[in-house]
Amino acid sequence: GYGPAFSPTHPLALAPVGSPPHSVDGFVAAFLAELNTKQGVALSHSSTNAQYLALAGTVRQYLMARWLETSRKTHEAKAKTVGYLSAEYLLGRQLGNALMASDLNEIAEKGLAQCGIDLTTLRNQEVEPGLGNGGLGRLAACFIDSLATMDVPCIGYGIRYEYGIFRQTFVDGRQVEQPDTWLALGSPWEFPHPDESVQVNFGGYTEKSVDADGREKTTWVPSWNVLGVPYNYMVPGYLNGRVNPLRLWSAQATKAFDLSIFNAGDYAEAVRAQTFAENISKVLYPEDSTPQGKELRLQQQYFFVACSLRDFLDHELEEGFDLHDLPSRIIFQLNDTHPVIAVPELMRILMDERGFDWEEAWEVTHQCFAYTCHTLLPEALEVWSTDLLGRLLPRHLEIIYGINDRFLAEVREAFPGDELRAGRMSIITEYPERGVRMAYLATVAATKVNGVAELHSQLLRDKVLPDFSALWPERFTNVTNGVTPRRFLKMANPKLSDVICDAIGSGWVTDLERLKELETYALDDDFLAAFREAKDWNKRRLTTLLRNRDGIDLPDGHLLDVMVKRLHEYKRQTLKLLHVVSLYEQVLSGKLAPADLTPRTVVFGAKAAPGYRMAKDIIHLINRVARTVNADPCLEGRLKVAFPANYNVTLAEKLIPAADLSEQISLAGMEASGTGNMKFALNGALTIGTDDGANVEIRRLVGDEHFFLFGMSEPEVAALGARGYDPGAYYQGNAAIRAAIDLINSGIFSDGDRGMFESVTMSLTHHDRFMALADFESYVAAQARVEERYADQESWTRSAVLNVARSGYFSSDRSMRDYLRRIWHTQPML
Ligand code: CRA
Repeated sequence: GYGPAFSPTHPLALAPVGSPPHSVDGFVAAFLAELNTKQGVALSHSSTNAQYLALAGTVRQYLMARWLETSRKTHEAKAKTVGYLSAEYLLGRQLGNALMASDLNEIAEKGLAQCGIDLTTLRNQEVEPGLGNGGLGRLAACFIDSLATMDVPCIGYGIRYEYGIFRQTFVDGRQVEQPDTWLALGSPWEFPHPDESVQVNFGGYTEKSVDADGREKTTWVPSWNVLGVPYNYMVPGYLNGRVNPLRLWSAQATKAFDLSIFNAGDYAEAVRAQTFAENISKVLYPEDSTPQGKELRLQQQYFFVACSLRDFLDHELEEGFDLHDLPSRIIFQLNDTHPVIAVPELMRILMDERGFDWEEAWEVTHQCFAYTCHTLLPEALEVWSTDLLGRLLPRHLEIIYGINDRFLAEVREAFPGDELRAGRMSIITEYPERGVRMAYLATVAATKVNGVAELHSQLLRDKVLPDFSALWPERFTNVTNGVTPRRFLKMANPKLSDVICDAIGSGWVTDLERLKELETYALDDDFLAAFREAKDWNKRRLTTLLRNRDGIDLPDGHLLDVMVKRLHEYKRQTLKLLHVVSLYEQVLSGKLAPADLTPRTVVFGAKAAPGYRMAKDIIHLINRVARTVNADPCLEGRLKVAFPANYNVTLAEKLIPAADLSEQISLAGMEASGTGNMKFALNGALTIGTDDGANVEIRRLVGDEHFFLFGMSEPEVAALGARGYDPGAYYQGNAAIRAAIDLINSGIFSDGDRGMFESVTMSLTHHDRFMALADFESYVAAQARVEERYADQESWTRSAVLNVARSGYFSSDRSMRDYLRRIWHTQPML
């Protein structure tokens, strides 16, 4: 059919919706046209990359009409939009998702086969856009997928990093970072719009003046600027015709020097800054939940939110729109504190550019923002020195002081005479230097503040922001994270998806709670066999991949025990490693017969922040343990360690469906939520985990018998910390711990070099900030229960099925429904 606005003379003239036709012949014609006219090659002479680009272009054509129609519909309805502000989007490959969302998989496969091309080969040609570090960035990608699928108007705003998360390689077992040149072979999914570029100012000073009506007015006189060029990406809903935009900003130096700006400040400094302006979007900072207070990072943060606010106000609203009504049209969700500088930016625009007085501006600003906190680690809470902030954004610092003054007046009114409290709550801290606590600024500004799992939200209220939750209890809420079932079940696990569809139909893809209907199948032998067959197929697929990708051999018939996530001490990869070393030591010392080992392959995948020494040492140790263990015939091949380099979304999509056991073993109270944990359960792995983050909710839903719980609870951790934790006592008192650590120190993994891993072992025995030794015994006991259960394949598979059946709650569609209801107060357009 034709879109309602189709008429060449209509101001929003659109091509016919649904064209080109969904037929193999139509597809082939479109594909060849792309190949010939866009790539400039004949099929007979085309490279895989040219074919990939042409295929992407073809799929894009199918989504294009939908995209324009979505935009028209949304503007016409003047619908309230979610502005998701996130410094990271860990998107994963686009092709498979676009094919799935537009129902083109089969057509493309057949059409390409007619051209003698294998679709899988083209899929593997894509370099994933790795514009995020880990969970936070992947969460953003899941959320925008769900919003599009639920027909909710959303614009994702972020940064188009030229280099995303580094590519990890191992040299002699040590991590070596390579630049991620994801744009090098072309980027067929983006639409640059230089015509909609936005100027962003930095530096300089402010001037006070009095306008004609006698009102004080502030003017920011910046000293340098940069152009933000938007690149639009399509975020297609699943089979629903909606395509939302993801708008990523790229920094470009302004070529024409504006003399008034340059004369205002320090000329030499201005020219230098101007020259370096393009650096702003060069590279993603590779720190995961530990921000480094680097000036360039603050520039990135202001750059993308300034572009985004300007874009929304100038391009998404009708001309003459009364900004007093802004909250009826937008809610900006702050994905952690990275975009919080948007708060003073909106205040500045409303006051300095649109003539609002403070109270009017604050009322609007407050309604337009909500804040999600993703961490509890104190070192992860961003604080910007006022020195730096004042130099880079002098007007914004003034506004932050203004917000703080009025806020503290409110605190003093609510708690008269309680100066200690006012001091504690100040947005401005004085130690170790004067700085702005961005989480406090976000909390003061936002209509709602949420944590990312029940336990985390509770700890956020009770431990991180207790004074704020006392002042504004109704402001705090929880939304437990979720993952998109499209990418992480339907696309990543086609075999299991088929098994599920054969049993209960395909409604679960957009209504994941329907997986509940699988519960009855947990007792059906045919279903269990099919389920196990899918798992085996996934293991074979992984085996082939790792052989080709890494030269790693996965043995048949092993329990596949997987720990994949960023390398961080609080996540405790060392606890998993100590378990491996301990098993090895017991065999070496004759305490354990190799025949009594459950055949097991332990898979690690983890990147360390390049500046995080301990994390890199742990990676080195894992690789060295793997080398020794894998080569030692005394284990009779019953214990293997695999550590494929460069864990990313693409690898996750192959690893997670193959896993039997999911390792979620952070110290209780440290992992805000986790989302990998959800993906594993949804794909039929059983979890061994602590009572931390969303594990708590996973265990509650799947049931105790189908989850291997171990370790201290959060209150127990707090109590042990308060009593004084002494890891040395565990080393002395537990023979297995001692033997494992001594084995590492013996040099067996390091060609006799006893000092090579001293940093790791000394830290464990003397400091052990995350209490790995305290939880070791309980962990080993839980692993024994794992082995016992695994020996009974039928019982294990039944538990795996129940994990799938009871994981529907962890769909990011549900997360989005919770945000809509509790925070955004917007509705789907359907
Ligand atoms: N590092 C948390 O640590 C959580 C994600 C998404 C994290 C994870 O437990 O699942 O966020 N926190 O909510 C974070 O990035 C800045 O803090 C993460 O990915």
